[in-house]
Amino acid sequence: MAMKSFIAADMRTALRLVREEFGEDAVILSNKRVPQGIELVAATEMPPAAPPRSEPQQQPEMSAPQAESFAFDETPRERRAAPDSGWLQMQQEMRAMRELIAQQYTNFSWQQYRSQQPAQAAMWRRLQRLGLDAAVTRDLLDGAVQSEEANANEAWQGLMNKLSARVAVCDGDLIAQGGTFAFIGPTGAGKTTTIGKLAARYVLDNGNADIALVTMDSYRIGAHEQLRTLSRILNIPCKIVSAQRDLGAVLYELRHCKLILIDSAGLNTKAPEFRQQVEALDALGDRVRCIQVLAANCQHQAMRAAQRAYRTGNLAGCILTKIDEAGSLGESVSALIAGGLPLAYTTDGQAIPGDIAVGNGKALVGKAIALAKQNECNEDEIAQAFATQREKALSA
Ligand SMILES: Nc1nc2c(ncn2[C@@H]2O[C@H](COP(=O)(O)OP(=O)(O)O)[C@@H](O)[C@H]2O)c(=O)[nH]1
Ligand SMILES: [Mg+2]
Repeated sequence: MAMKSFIAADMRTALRLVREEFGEDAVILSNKRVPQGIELVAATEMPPAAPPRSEPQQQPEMSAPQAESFAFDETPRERRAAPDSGWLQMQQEMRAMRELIAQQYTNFSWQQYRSQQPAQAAMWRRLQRLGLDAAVTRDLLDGAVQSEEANANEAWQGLMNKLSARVAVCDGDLIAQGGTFAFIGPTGAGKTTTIGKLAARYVLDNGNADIALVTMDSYRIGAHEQLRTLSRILNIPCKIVSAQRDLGAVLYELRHCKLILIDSAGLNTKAPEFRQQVEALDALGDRVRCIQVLAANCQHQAMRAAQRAYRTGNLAGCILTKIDEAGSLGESVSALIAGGLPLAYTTDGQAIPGDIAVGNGKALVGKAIALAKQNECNEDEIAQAFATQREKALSA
């Protein structure tokens, strides 16, 4: 019999770990709260044979091993299974109970919440339909619906205002005042396209005398072409950072420019080049303000990973791109709130320079609501998110 302890943040995750490693036949021997969450001790395989029963067992004849190994066991089925049947039955019952408890636990806390605080629960459901993560939902609802009789529409409006206010935004049009900005983020997030939109808008408003583009992307063949084409169309300089000419030198050459937009390479975050790029930006300190570019249509976890990976010392804000391609926006809103960087712009299409707007919490939340109307509401998922959040709150 193998025995092992499993530690996870919550009961359901711990049970899943047990099931993944030991399979459905695992038996939970004990559970307790530990600082990291829950510790389950689980065992797998049957324990040593049950103690001999009163009926004497037939011992195989030492003298006839071959006959024994080929012989049919003619013991009646019930008798053959007899030594283990009690244990098997208990194991089955325990498994059924365990599944029941896990399921009940999830449903119970959600059902209890629904029956005790129906107005809050209705709000919880509506917030989840936006795609918001459970932590943001709980945070919004904390102390939100004071009276169960409160007008539901008013309460909803209040929550949406609260949510909009949680999205930090830049003070106006970030690049309009000029400066040197580097755009960082994963490949395909929309860095080059967004630079194109911002540069084209700037040229339309201010002419092309004091704006330049820079690319740090000397890692990929043909990486500069997009930016070069753009600079030709706008008739503005486009400089390339290379081993011979570092970013500091390039910026010095462009010191007459009021606005410099720096494109970077979306590299594998584990590659040494990725570190080098971040270090090159960090080395310039306040001379370069960095902007994270995040795509609203990417997977929730991928966005969080990008937020963590693309961090430089002087981060001025972030841009949420491709909101036109997102099926729901609550995930992005949650990520923006968790990331804490002010939203500089949002983009919603490929058109240059049209599809870009200054970051606005209310507008973004409004879009999230419009998308939520199309989203189905899955009660099981809601119950699960609720239970997980409740557990976290209890163990915090
Ligand atoms: N639908 C949509 N597509 C976008 C948006 N921004 C960029 N794209 C497209 O996404 C792709 C990758 O963009 P690109 O700027 O090359 O990303 P980069 O690798 O970060 O420089 C291109 O096909 C862009 O046209 C947007 O807001 N909406
Ligand atoms: Mg690019």
